Amino acid sequence: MSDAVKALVTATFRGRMNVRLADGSEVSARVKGRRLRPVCGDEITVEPLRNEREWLITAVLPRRNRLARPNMRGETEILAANLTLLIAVAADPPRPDWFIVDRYLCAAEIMAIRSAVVYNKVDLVRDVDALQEILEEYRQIGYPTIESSAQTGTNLAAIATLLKGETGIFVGQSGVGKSSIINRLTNDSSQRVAEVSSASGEGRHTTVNSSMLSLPGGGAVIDSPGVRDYAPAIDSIEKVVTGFKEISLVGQYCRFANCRHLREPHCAVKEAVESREISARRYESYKRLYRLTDDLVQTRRA
Ligand SMILES: Nc1nc2c(ncn2[C@@H]2O[C@H](COP(=O)(O)OP(=O)(O)O)[C@@H](O)[C@H]2O)c(=O)[nH]1
Ligand SMILES: [Mg+2]
Ligand SMILES: [Zn+2]
Repeated sequence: MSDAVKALVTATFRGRMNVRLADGSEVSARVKGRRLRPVCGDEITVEPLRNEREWLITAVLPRRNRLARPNMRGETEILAANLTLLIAVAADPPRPDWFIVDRYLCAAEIMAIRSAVVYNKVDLVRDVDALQEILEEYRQIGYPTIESSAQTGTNLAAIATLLKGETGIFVGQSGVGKSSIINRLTNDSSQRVAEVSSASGEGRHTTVNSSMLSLPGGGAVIDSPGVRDYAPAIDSIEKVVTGFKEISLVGQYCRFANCRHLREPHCAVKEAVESREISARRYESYKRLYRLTDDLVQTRRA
């Protein structure tokens, strides 16, 4: 007979996890065997271990979705599972890389979850017009955009409203202020990070792959630390086409049903780019991601 109960993974470390039990308490757990690879946001079953403070993770329940990206060794690494909202964060500094934002938004479309763009460090903006032009492109497509400052507190309440009732993840280049925003949204986060470290018996500088924090106003948010600027892995070119919302919408009117919107004649997408109905910058992101994904697929086949 088993004492297994359901729980939620709230933080992952090397070989260890923090999991939240049904009563809301958080405990430290380790994985049974090598095949199980739970990630933040996973629903799992755990069993208490006799004479130990740790629990044992015995199964990962089926995932509704997962966000994956390549890691430093080029392997696909799942960042988090069972998300309902993705927030792509950009700022200056670091020099904004909107292609990374577009790749994450594409991944969110493929996962069929909502997404939004947060432009942080708005307190440092010099060229307001150039920024508005880019944000307007995202608004036109239908993405909510928020200009925030973790420093001054500008529009942090709007971010909290967006996250209400959701399981959200913050993604984007390192240094844009993801952790700073989350710290301000969850007033007690520094305490929680300390607790996590002592419960796992490891030092303060333990690398946390990702961690989920509950928000005072409801909802939860996952921070995704990383030293390098990873972008999500997309495994088929068909997915790239559907991942750019405005492109797949207009693409219905192309002459060829399987139009890739690259060099085909009578391509409604290219026409829409020429008439500026579709942003040339987004179209460049689309083509770049298409080529990248195509290369990836070819390499895998070889
Ligand atoms: N001026 C300004 N600095 C910020 C803001 N948000 C974060 N920072 C700073 O940007 C740096 C990187 O922030 P961090 O939260 O670690 O970024 P992350 O890598 O995305 O988690 C830190 O030095 C923060 O103090 C902001 O809104 N305005
Ligand atoms: Mg961070
Ligand atoms: Zn086309």
